[in-house]
Amino acid sequence: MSMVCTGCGAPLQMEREGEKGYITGDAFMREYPLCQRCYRLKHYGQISPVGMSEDEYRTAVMRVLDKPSLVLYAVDLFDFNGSLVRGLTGVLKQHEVIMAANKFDLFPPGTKEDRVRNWLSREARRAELDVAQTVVLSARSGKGVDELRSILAVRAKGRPIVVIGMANVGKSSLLNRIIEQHDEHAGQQFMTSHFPGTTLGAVAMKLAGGMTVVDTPGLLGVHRLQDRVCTASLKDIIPEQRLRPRAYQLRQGQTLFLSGLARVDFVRGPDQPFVVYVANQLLVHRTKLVQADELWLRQRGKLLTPPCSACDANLGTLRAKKMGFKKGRPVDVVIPGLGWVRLSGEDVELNVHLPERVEPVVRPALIGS
Ligand SMILES: Nc1nc2c(ncn2[C@@H]2O[C@H](COP(=O)(O)OP(=O)(O)OP(=O)(O)O)[C@@H](O)[C@H]2O)c(=O)[nH]1
Ligand SMILES: [Mg+2]
Ligand SMILES: [Zn+2]
Ligand SMILES: [Zn+2]
Repeated sequence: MSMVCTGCGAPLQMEREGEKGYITGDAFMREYPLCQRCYRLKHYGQISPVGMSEDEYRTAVMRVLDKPSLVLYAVDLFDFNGSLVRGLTGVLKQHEVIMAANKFDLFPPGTKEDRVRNWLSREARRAELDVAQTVVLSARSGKGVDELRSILAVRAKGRPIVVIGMANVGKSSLLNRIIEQHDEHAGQQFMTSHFPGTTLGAVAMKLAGGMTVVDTPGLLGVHRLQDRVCTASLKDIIPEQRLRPRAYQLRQGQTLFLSGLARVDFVRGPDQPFVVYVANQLLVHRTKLVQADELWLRQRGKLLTPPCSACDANLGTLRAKKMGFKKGRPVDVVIPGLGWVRLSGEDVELNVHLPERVEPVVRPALIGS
């Protein structure tokens, strides 16, 4: 057998149940064969985690990108910094790249799209990505998808359209949106789920009119919090609804716990608002700095869950990082995979506690005047 699962791209096999690509004879005979894992995911929402090493990832993507392609580089707007695939910059120079900035539906109404687009262009340049065009969109709401379709129609010029990106940014969801107008594929869908690592290999689909779209697996990272918590805790940190900004008027000597995953100490500065943008379901707790250590020790994994005991092995200990800002423009302190805290532009000195290898990133405030 050399066929791949039409949902996740894993090579199909009938020998090893429970492993990647396992399929029964009956299922194999279907028009669009689905492996057992995809079948379960589709019908019961269950998933058996399957790891993919960075090497396997690169091999899979390089094989697809061995001919000139129109690359759709998908990024998650909620976690742009966590969305950059390290080490692909060189390969991408041989292709035309369009950036698909997904999950815009999570941003509060009134978010200035121009500002988002400018920030994306700056970040792309900084990452040495040569991006021909950027589209701000949402695979969930459909916003921007028509615009993307027209861009692809004009730019593809017979080349395959290959979507790449980190795990969970919404690559497969986006392709499903793009192809949904093509009736002939009503029976085939790229498999999606809220678990990172859903797509396991390249899946190509030829559309009427000659266009070919290719889904690829996503890379799992260690620098995003979403790749470090367990699958149960993932539900607590991934935003499902539009972000509801939570504003705290703080004075020095206070601290904010972002559940038990991060802590932002306000060490010094005039009273000022801190606006937290994290998943609405995530607990944000304000307390006095003098009580913070004790509360942290006592309540982490209890009141402050996530993390749960299953996450701990991957999180390691928290590290404190000093950050200071002089009076000026408002900034966001971004915690990859968890969200960000908007500072109002006052003088401020912080201690930001994060799990090892999760590095805070600073950018001009994306939302708000
Ligand atoms: N809020 C929001 N969620 C989205 C959007 N697009 C996809 N998602 C969600 O993001 C999660 C991942 O979607 P997938 O399409 O499976 O992502 P992927 O990039 O293909 O993931 P891998 O195959 O694991 O690399 C799912 O829970 C989707 O419902 C979007 O536009 N907005
Ligand atoms: Mg996928
Ligand atoms: Zn499958
Ligand atoms: Zn957990």
